[in-house]
Amino acid sequence: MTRSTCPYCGVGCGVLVDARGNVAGDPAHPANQGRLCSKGTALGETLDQPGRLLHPEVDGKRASWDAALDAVAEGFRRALAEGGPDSTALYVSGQLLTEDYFAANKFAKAVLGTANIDSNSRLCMASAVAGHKRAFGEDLVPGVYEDLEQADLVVLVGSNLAWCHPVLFQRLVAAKAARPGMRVVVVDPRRTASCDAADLHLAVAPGEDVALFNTLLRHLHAEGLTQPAPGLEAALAAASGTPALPAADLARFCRWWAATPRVVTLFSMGANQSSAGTDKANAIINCHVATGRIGLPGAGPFSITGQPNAMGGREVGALANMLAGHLDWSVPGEHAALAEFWGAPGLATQPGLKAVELFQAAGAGRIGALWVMATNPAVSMPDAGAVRAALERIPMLVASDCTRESDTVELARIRLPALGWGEKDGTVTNSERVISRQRGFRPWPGEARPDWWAISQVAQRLGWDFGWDGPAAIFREHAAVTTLARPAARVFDLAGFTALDDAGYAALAPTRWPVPAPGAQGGRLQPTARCVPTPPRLPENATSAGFPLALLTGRLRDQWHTMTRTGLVPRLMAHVPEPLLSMHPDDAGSLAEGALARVESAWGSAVLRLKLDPAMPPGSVFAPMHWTDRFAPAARINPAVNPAVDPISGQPELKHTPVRVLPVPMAWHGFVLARRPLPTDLAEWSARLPLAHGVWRHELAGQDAPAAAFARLRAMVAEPDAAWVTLDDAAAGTHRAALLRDGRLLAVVFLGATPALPARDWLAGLFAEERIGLAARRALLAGRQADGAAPSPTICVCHGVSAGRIAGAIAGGACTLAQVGEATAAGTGCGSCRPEINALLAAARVAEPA
Ligand SMILES: Nc1nc2c(c(=O)[nH]1)N[C@H]1C(S)=C(S)[C@@H](COP(=O)(O)OP(=O)(O)OC[C@H]3O[C@@H](n4cnc5c(=O)[nH]c(N)nc54)[C@H](O)[C@@H]3O)O[C@H]1N2
Ligand SMILES: Nc1nc2c(c(=O)[nH]1)N[C@H]1C(S)=C(S)[C@@H](COP(=O)(O)OP(=O)(O)OC[C@H]3O[C@@H](n4cnc5c(=O)[nH]c(N)nc54)[C@H](O)[C@@H]3O)O[C@H]1N2
Ligand code: SF4
Ligand SMILES: [Mo]
Repeated sequence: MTRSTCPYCGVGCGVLVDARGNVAGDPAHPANQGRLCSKGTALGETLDQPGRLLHPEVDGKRASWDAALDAVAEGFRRALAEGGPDSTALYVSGQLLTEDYFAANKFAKAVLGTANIDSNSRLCMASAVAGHKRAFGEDLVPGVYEDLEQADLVVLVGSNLAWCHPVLFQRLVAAKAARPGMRVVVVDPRRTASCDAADLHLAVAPGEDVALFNTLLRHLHAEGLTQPAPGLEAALAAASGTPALPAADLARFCRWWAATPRVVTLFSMGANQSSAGTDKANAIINCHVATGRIGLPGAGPFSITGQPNAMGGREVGALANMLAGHLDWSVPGEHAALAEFWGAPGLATQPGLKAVELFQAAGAGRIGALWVMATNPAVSMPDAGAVRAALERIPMLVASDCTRESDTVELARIRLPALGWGEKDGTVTNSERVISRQRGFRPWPGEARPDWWAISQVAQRLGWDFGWDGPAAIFREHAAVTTLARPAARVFDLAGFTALDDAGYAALAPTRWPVPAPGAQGGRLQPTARCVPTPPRLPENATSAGFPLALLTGRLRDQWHTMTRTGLVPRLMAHVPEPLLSMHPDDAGSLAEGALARVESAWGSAVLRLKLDPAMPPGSVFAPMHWTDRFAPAARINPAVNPAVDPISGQPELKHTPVRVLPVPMAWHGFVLARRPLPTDLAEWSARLPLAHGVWRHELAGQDAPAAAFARLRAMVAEPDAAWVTLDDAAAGTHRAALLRDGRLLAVVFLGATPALPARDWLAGLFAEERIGLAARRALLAGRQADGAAPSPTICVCHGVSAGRIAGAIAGGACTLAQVGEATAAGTGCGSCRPEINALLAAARVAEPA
């Protein structure tokens, strides 16, 4: 049994893994105490995935590690010679381990001599970091997870905790069930699954958060609840603006907050990913600082991190505006102390390019060499069309990744195979500052190697010997950096780890920093804090002629980012099988549910299937960030997303782009089920997903003649000795075919004039059978399920229970979550689906005649 840490979100759950790769929650880990969410539960299914990058490649050809590392070193050498240090760059990720992250930062700043190392954390945590620095002088999260359980009021700002930090959400829900007096407020333009726990939902318009917390600050002051704090007067003077919310809701929010000393305000991407992201963070923190509700049990502002090691990246300083170990250029003496410690006279002397600037510089031809590690910017950056063009322009693009099949890896000149979860060894730090070990429990596949090793090998070729024999040595060096002379006092302190030996590192138990001495455990922090003026501003490009809607983007419960891992797990694809654009019915006009719709902005466009959703605020549409070239090329949303950034943090406005939505007329809609994945350019629009039994589903739509498309698709899946059964009625617009060999189903091709096509689930189930029976064969092309049940999405992935079955149980008398669980098993596994079951129960209650 190996103890490790989940590689997905910033909750940082501990896991226990056995030799066969079975994963369970670690009861001894402070973050989850044994719980796991749907993604954590399915971790075992992400091992042994196809498409791994297993050996280095140079210019599309397999190469030895030596040759590839030589080529990387040579690429950097050339860029340094031709354009100087600032024509070189690294773009890294909160999914690196702390040790890999430390190595990357040292390589950029000490070896290359540039601070052009930025991270996908720029898209994620940069505004929170900047907010913390303005308020606390240092990037500190004062609270701990228990505060969410001990609070009497928890406010979730721009956080869909139920889907994005599900285990923390479950802890919150359990605390609320135990103490019903506790209240939860959700501040989000959308009514999300997290609203299941909410006593109040404030559907702010996108970008109104500063006005909301300014209103709260004024209220707290008027009620005499503020106490003297540095900057308070200036913050009050600037605290203007009122959000356009129902007056009673706004008043209730202010009243609750004012009356509740134990209050946690947790904020996430709805706050950070904004051109006013830093101000949003400070507007929130101001209210806590002004009332002294910070660093106390159940009280404080709480920035939740996204990625498993977003916090670790900040600790090692792998962002363009930071040095290592919370050291800073702006404090005299700190740069010199680090330069001396590393023996790096050429240590970068000033901040470098932040992510959006970096790719703009690359697009302008100013970057000669870029090393991308553990991130997929071709998909995840805003204005992704321009980013893709920039990546193509870089003379030496290196990508280190576990998969061969990411959109960015595809573009790279040099590809380096990295170890993934279960193979790599090191540490991560979660949202509450707890450092945990990720431990390898599987052999290294192919020629994959740790990222730190590849970095130190290239450094060696550039004349640097990092002298590390493993991650423990790097961790000690990282700890030592936190003990350097720091003229400005810092809380971040790992002195207690500087002498940790290899055995101690191997056995390291979850430890919260600061760790000033061996064995120490950090707790809540009460930083010296100040208030910061936050005058409200509208989102950048808030209004734009011809683009009347606001595009919000974000995450789905069972997908992780660019789907390189979760997109290959059938049961994680079952929840939302296709890329959907959610829109309030009032905005739909002539657009129909299920039709394809083009989201168009000043930067680019994407085509998704339309879902009319009353939980959306009128005037906004929502698209998931997940789909890529590999899964649904036309549905990549980020080419349409605007690259405006927060002026302080440089974090892009990923949550607000002015758009219009137009119908996309198609001559036909259809789907293909086959026993292998087919290319994604099968039709003008396609989205593919894996199903059980090795079957792939391809949702398609095209503008060519249906009969021609039908013939073309059948030819693509045809096999020798197999026979087609077809139902081809051009007049009725019905084109259906099934390919069988000896009664075994090989492929199904269905085309029609509209998106309303027969259910796929039942057809897909027939692929499991060795010989399909006569009744099923008759039903096959009729496209009717044998039992006539309607298709519906899978809500509970642990037990494969669809919305339809849950609705059936409710209709049959189940009135509570527990009763639905008894009837169907839904919700009795990891629990991630409970908010959605509750929503179905609530909808049924509303629908009941009075
Ligand atoms: N399932 C899943 N979980 C994940 C991830 C994943 O990919 N999948 N990724 C992880 C990572 S890296 C991150 S950063 C976190 C993100 O976690 P979250 O921040 O919780 O997730 P998002 O869906 O990006 O955005 C949160 C909410 O912000 C709302 N929002 C948009 N604009 C505004 C606004 O102006 N004000 C307010 N108040 N709200 C607004 C959106 O409607 C959305 O519901 O999730 C982590 N966990
Ligand atoms: N529109 C829109 N865009 C967004 C967001 C949004 O809300 N809306 N959110 C933004 C946010 S918060 C984030 S965090 C980003 C995430 O976006 P990305 O970082 O681009 O997304 P991932 O798909 O997680 O890419 C991680 C890659 O790292 C690889 N990998 C995993 N572990 C390792 C390792 O140890 N070493 C190496 N070398 N490779 C590894 C994986 O195989 C995968 O290909 O997206 C951002 N983009
Ligand atoms: S909440 Fe889920 S995704 Fe996040 S760390 Fe825990 S198990 Fe992993
Ligand atoms: Mo993130």
